[in-house]
Amino acid sequence: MTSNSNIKKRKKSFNIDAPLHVTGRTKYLDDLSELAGTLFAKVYYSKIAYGHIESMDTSKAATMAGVIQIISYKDIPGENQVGGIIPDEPLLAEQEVHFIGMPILIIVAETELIAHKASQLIEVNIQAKEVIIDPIEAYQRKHFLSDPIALKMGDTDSSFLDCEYVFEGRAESGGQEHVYLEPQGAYAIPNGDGSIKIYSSTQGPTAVQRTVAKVLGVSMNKIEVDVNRIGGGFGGKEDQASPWAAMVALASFLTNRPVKYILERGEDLQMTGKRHPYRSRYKIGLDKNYKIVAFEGQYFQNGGAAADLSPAVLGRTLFHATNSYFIPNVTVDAYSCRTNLPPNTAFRGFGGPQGMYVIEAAIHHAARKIGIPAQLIQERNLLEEGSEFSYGQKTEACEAKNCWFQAKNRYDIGQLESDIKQYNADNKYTKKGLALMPICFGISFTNTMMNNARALVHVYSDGSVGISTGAIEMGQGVSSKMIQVAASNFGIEERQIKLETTNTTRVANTSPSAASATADLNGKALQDACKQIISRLKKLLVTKWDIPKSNVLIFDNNTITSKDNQHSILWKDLIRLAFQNRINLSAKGHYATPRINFDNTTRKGHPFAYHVYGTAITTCTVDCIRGNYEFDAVQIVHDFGTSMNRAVDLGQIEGGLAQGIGWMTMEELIYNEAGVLKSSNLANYKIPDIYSVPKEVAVHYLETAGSDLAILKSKAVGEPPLMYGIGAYFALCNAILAYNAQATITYVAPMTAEKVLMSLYS
Ligand code: LUZ
Ligand code: MOS
Repeated sequence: MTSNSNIKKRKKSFNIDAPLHVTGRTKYLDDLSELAGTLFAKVYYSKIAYGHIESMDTSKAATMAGVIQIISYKDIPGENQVGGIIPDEPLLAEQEVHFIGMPILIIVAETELIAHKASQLIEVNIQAKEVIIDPIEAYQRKHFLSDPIALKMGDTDSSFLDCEYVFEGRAESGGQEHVYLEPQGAYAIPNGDGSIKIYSSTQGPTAVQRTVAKVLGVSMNKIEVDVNRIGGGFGGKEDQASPWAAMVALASFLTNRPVKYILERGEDLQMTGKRHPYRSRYKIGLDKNYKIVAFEGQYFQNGGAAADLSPAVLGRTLFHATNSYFIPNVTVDAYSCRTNLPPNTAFRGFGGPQGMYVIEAAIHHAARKIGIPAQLIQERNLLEEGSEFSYGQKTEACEAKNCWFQAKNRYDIGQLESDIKQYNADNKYTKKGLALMPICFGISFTNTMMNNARALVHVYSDGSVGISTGAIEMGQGVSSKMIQVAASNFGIEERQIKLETTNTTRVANTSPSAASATADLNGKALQDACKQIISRLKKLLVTKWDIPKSNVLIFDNNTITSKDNQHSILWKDLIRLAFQNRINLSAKGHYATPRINFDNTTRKGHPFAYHVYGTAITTCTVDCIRGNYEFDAVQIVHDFGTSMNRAVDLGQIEGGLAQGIGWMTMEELIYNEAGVLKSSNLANYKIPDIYSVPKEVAVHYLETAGSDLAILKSKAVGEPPLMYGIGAYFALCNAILAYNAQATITYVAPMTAEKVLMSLYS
């Protein structure tokens, strides 16, 4: 078997996609050659956020040359339903519309341009009704998407009575647009026998397959979904890639022709859901040593007009409500509120960041009132080995303090603080601020059932290897990691491995590539498949070499060697031999994360395979005349376990950090009272660019034993770093307070330049 030491020797910066990306050869959905006869779909969507459809006139559009068909809900052969968790979301509106951007009709035409022009000739008359866009207003009217949920540990009511300090407040965080580089889209090709092949830009091929089958009223085996790669997802294509696939499949089913639809950026911004905005309340109680004794939180999630993934997102908010801290008495309640916004959905962190922001606001509030630095409270309350979370799980191999103190020492926090103090004393109109942000993120789908994966491995008779998994490459480097897993198991080179597209006929019933768990789940399944083949090969060699079964065989350097060094054979020769001996050189691997469970009645269990830890130190400079700001540096100690690919993992840290800073400081989604998205393009919705990212990002790899449940002990890295961005919010607060110690801090994110300016002079 491959030993751990020889995995360590392997390259740690392998990226199979880098040469393709930099030479422009990478193929995305829209790069597929179109088949002759391909038609183009386009959605006609509601311009009214809530109302009753009085009448529709499609006659002008329908008679336009090149228009093939205009599809309404009446044409759907199966169910008009795309809800993933709760069936509450029609593919196409029937009598009512519930948000601006809700699809009503699908235009199918010979070209995209004709479809576009035809959509402008459609007239739909909608009787507008009263719109709700605020989650607390929805809560007061009892407009819920799912039942409220809670977590409870200890007794908060009685413990607040014993606290030296108790503070209450509100914290709000805004939504976030995914801005995946590749917009949503799909391409359906009918096979002629009633079955359909779909190319989809999705994180969840099985979700697409299931949804399409439901809408068409056919069984899942009639639908094949294939994904080569996608141009970013960030959660936005976990469930919300399915409707577009259902639309092209429906159109191709009705016309018996290939149909393609790739959304324009503006359509995508209007029609798709985003990160959930939250409005929350907190109550925090501390003893005289600044130990947090009790914490209460209420979280009002703005779910939009249909459930989508909101109930699951809500769950993760509570799991991360106490972030990286041990708090003995916790009561947290969360409400998924139905409003007239597009249904909000998964977004990197999946509700976790929204929960973590609230406890950080509570700590900042408490520290300010007590007159101590927030980091003193943070430090005194960090998780330790065996600390219990309010959901019953206890920490194992807890690195919270290790990351925190290594960050402080490595980056010399004492010097940083005195430099900032000096700077602020020397400068009247620019001020610096600093904040520490510890993170603790649970790895696994919180829905235990979803934590499984499969992989298919073929070793071809020439020794080359083809692998298929359920993992979707979305820029996060999972393809490289899968190739590394196969290469290290067989002891061959990465270039001998071909990773196939992700396809529902090769790997079925997959969970979406999400929850940071893709490399773990699919990598472990892949490892299982490799091991099956290895064990067959070993059996053959034991016979051939006439050695005891106990003799260890080492697969490395394209060679298989017996441990006693008496025998060896080249990989290529072994495979030829195995083929001649009629040995099965293919295997299907399966993995289901052991140990995890969660009881939804008692709301206790062990939902996560393990936790990922880290600490970021963020420093910023605020221009106190203009309200503009820059991030001087973000210095991180991150718990990678034993990183299997440092370059790929560093990319995740840097990207996650930038995205988190964007969410907390500049990306502001604005809807007016009528539910109209005012920040409807990338000129008025500002995402981080090269000028706004921190001037310096330092990442120290905390190399730890890692968890056996992490693939090759390399911990999940997709979502956790986003939450370092929360530190940026509080660094700005601290710079503002350095200018005006009396400033009002509202804890309403994002902290845009406008808000900084208002706060400086409040
Ligand atoms: N998706 C999901 C996720 O369905 N369940 C989860 O727990 C999750 N966590 C993070 C991101 N996506
Ligand atoms: Mo995600 S938010 O891991 O799709």
